[in-house]
Amino acid sequence: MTTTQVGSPSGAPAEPPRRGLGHVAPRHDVEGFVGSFMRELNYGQGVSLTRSSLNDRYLALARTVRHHLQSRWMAALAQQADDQAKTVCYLSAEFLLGRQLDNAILASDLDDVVEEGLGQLGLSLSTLRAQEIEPGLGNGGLGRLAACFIDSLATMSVPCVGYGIRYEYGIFRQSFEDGWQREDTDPWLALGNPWEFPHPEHAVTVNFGGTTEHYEDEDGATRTRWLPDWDVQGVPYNYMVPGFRNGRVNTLRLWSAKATRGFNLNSFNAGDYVDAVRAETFAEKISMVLYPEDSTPQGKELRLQQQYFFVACSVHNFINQVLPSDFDLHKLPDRVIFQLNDTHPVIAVPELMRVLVDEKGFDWDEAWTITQQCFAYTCHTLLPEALEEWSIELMGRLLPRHLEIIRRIDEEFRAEVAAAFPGDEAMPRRMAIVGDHTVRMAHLATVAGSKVNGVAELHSQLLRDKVLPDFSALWPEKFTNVTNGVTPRRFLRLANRNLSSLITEAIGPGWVTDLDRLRELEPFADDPAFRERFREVKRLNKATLARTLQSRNGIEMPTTGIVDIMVKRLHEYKRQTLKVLHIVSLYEGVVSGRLAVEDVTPRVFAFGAKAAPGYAMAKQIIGLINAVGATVNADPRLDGRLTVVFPPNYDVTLAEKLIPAADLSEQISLAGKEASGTGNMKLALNGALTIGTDDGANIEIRRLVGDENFFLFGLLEPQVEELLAKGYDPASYAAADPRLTSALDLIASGAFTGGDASVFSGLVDNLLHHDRFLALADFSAYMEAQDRVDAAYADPEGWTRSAVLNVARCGFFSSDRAMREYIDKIWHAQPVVTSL
Ligand code: 26W
Repeated sequence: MTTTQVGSPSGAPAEPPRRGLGHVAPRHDVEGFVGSFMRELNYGQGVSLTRSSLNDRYLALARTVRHHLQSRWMAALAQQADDQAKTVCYLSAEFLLGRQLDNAILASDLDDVVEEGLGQLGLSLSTLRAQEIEPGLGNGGLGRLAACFIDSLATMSVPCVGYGIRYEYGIFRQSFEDGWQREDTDPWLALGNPWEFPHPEHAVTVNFGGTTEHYEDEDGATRTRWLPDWDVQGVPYNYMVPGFRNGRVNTLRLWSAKATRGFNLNSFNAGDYVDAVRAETFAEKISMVLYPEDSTPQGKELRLQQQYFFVACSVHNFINQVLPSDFDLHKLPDRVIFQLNDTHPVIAVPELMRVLVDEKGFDWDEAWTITQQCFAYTCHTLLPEALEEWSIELMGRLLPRHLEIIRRIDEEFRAEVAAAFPGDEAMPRRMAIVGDHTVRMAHLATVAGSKVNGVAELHSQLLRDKVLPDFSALWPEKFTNVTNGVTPRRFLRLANRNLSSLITEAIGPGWVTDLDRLRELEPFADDPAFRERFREVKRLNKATLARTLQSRNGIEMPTTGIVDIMVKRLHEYKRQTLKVLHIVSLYEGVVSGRLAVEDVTPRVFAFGAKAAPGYAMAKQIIGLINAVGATVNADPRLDGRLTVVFPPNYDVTLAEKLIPAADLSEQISLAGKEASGTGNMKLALNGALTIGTDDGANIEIRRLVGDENFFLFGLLEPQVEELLAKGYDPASYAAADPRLTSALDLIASGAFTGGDASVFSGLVDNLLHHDRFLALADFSAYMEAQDRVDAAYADPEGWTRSAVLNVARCGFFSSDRAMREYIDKIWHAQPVVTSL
């Protein structure tokens, strides 16, 4: 990889402004805001207020607000160069940020100024805010977690650069056609993006393909060089990551692929204009689209290109552009930790080795010692099929030098294992990084990482005992747990302003950055007046949600009864089917006369879920939810008591509306399969009670909120193992519970598909004969738990008390706490003081 620009921190001018010098701070008052907004509108967008479009106004507002962050950002960057502080480089293929405007206004404490300033101009903030298209640069939990983490690090004044990919198309837009998922592209950049700062002058060249050769250097040492075949440029786009009112602004640096000038790809015909343009398209394809798979890696070449592309840019950027040019790389571990967000960025390990050994002239052993201290790895899954492996053939073709480096790491590692477990020949083979045909990225990450962590207690334990047992026997101290967290700024303070005000009134505003203080709410759970106000908050949030669904999708949502929410990616292990069987069973009960309609507790069942476009069963389940919903919602015999709502295109923006309205949070994955879950935390923090299995972070939520404030059901993880070992016979569960037989029969009969029994026969057949995720085994327990929910809801005071206690006791799930744990156990980084 060649260097096109070195020297200054990328994104800062060549001479970074010193504190208080080189930039003008904007005015923090209404008059200043109005002046600045009008300048942006007139001279930024080139329109007068009267002729401006909604988009013009949104862009002017966003730019006006961002001025307030920019001046702090410049100070933070200057300081970072001075401080020599350790920087957390969070490497993640996904950052699911959500809308930026409100967060920027909150962070810079401009709420009142903006409201009033816009009011003076006859504009409304809520109208302008709706114009923002969220950057959907992630699939789900893993990407959203990365966004929460960088928010917390900025709020805690810890130097961090988030590194990722600026996908031109984010996660697909979902719509429903006759209830079936349809995918469309997400051209999120089409109307302009006021939140990014491109720096083409700091572009980095990334190489691919070709061969390697050995040569002798001046000292007679044998060295290797890579003779690549083709290259692309990575252009950094910087985003501000503001801390909450602390003057700190960190950077998220997303890379966009661009064809190199005079693009010369050997495999294309140089000199031919049309071919040259085709080659350009080829290069730029690398950052074109986010892969929408969220659990089964496809082993696609383009995906490996994406992974290498962004980590090569990031490693290069940090070493050659962020660090001072005279930096002694022996001290690299004092200045950086590269956190690997799952295996997607693991190719950074051989890349750092290549940079140190081939480019900077380090000895192999020296380079390896440094590299091992510079990486840590977080695993986010337990599904074996989600562990990434790359074919050796592909790796060798695309990254020949990296494959050589990986092979050497593997050989040395296997020798170490053989020495540690003499006589056990199977062990080195099992633990190998390079298998018969593939490179196992989780093994590489574990060997290279200074620490390996899971994302909830159970997950970390299963990671040690089931996924990587040999590694934890070899290096027990390497393995640790950090239970996930979520940012209280976005998911409580911003998303639920009504509840936030109530909390602040009760215990003061300190909870926003110190979420453990929610504990101080506990006594209010016993205060009837507070409970009434809490219920009023839920009522308001339900009404807001109903209005949103009406205007967004024309969906009618009743605002009375239990609002029962299941929002997450569609996957068999998460068991949306179990939720559907509950609905179908209630429906079947009323229709068959087994249940009196007046005994059915009114409920709104709300779903949000995207299915990976290639995941046929997940798409069937979406079809089923919509088919059941259409039938149930239209049947007068139910007296409007059961309503299914499934707004399409669940994203962060919609989550922020759904979560505050929830009474009940569905966390019903098969025990041992959901690594953590983070939606479960968001819902509990917003006062929903959880109905859940003993899985992921549900376990920790239940321990904290108390058994009496949580509806537990289902098999425990060891029972799941036992059942699978002895042979799971789904049909026997159906035979044992007539409600289950009837529900399955009703689906199979075509009752939800206009009499066509074939539509869901595959789905029913799967549940009855193949389902790896044991939905039927947990059905009866789930129904019984739902009865407990209904009974509890019948006592509004008791329910509200539980809801308040859920809020009060979930402060642990702040991503600030998670970041504190990473800092203490893994990164050993320090906050810095930003002087303004
Ligand atoms: C296509 C390859 C692939 C494989 C796995 C892409 C993405 C993944 C992710 C690991 C899936 C994911 O998002 N995992 C979720 O991570 C969250 C944050 O730690 C957890 O809360 C969820 O339980 C876990 O499913």
